[in-house]
Amino acid sequence: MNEKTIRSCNSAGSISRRIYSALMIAAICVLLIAGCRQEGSQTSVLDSPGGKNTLSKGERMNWWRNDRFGMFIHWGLYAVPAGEWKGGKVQGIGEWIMENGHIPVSEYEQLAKQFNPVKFDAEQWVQIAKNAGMKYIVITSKHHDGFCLWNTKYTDYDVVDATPFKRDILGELAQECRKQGIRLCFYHSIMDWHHPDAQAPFYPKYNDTSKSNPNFDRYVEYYLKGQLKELVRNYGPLGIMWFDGEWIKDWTRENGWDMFEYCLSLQPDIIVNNRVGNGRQGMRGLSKSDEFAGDYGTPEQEIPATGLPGLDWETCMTMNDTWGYKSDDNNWKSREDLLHKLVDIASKGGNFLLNVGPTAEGLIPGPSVERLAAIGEWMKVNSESIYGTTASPLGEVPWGRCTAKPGKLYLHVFDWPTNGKLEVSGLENKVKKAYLLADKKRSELLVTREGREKVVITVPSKAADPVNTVIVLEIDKK
Ligand code: H79
Repeated sequence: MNEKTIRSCNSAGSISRRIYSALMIAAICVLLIAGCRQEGSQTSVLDSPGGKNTLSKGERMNWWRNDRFGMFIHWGLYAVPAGEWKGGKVQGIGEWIMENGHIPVSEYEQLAKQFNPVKFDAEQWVQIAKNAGMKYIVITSKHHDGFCLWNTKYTDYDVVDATPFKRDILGELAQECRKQGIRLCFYHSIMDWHHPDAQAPFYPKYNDTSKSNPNFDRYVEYYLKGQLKELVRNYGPLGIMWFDGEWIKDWTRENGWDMFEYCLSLQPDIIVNNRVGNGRQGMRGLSKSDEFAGDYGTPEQEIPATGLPGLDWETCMTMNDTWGYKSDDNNWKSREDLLHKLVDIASKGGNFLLNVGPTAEGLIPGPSVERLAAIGEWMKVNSESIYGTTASPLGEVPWGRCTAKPGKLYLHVFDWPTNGKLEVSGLENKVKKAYLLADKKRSELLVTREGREKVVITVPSKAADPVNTVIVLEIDKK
């Protein structure tokens, strides 16, 4: 590991950090005066333990609960082999090729010399996310393979020191995210197959969960924490610190709490996912109890069957079957399916973190771009029915999904009625007005009540959008 001098921060970064600090102080003062009662808040400025955390959970989670839709980016050296090693296909997800192909560290490292993504364009990537209606980006600062996408001083195994590309990928993205108003977040793997104090010595099974590294504490205290500090200081303020790879034997519940608090000490309003703790229940993603650290649950490749009242969660999902780019994975979910998933998740009160796996050239694959553009077309008309909404109060509806805001229901009609009548059951509230969200004139639709709990809406014979037409109901509180 070669030591390097710490990069000096660019002035734009320092200015924005100064403005940020000033805003934080102002916010804290306002909260002190207001007595700071917030949704879901257990602690506040006034009663935070030891005065360490200056913000309540509700305050930290506010933007996240509102924004609903983010882009996951898995990018690293694994994009170079793209699922193939020495002429053969390696089974499994692309970013796991080092483990699944049993590749020694010394061989895998050589990929860095081939990592030269000359077509990488941060502006374009952020634009693609933004046009899809995504509000935040979570990119792999470091995945399990240990390769770093910024100029970290803690190793030379990074894009600036080890590749011909030499550009600070995270820096370029941070700048573009700031410019385009997208929140930048980092996925940072706890597991590290490259680091000698972590899982590198476990070769040929880096992911062997029965093994322990006697130097693991040194890796956590010096390397991991040092890197996280760099990430927050150089590219912050960040939205989320998204941990993963927490299932290794050496990672304890205490490590989780310590790391959670460390992240908040670096940035008081940062959000930390529940993989910082080791209480995750498999791919279902929820923590076993609140004895484990973390702000929200992380279902992976699945959507909970129902809403989870009182819990924050975010489903992360791929558009095909891999996170990191694999050249032969063409098992793409349809654009309709992906849009329905976004709406399904919102109707259950969750967030959707949808993945792209850029190529070794630096391009987001065409099929991903096309799907995101299609979702974006729908969002341009209908995003009001996603952002800032809460779970459906109606339970299951046979024709689609429902999202809610105070005084409003958004009926997402996937199956448009052929008889021109949309039945809404389980609704006792008085309906003041109904209209198509796509209708700028908001022409009123006829609503008739049939019994205490059912209304029937007379709708046009053809759906405005065959995939999902949204009807807005303005309702009275009961
Ligand atoms: O970064 C992507 C993947 O590389 C990583 N998470 C996403 C976001 C990942 N996906 N799947 N896996 C890692 C495979 C890990 C599976 C297991 Fe386990 C680890 C099986 C047993 C230990 C997870 C934790 C499921 C049960 C416990």
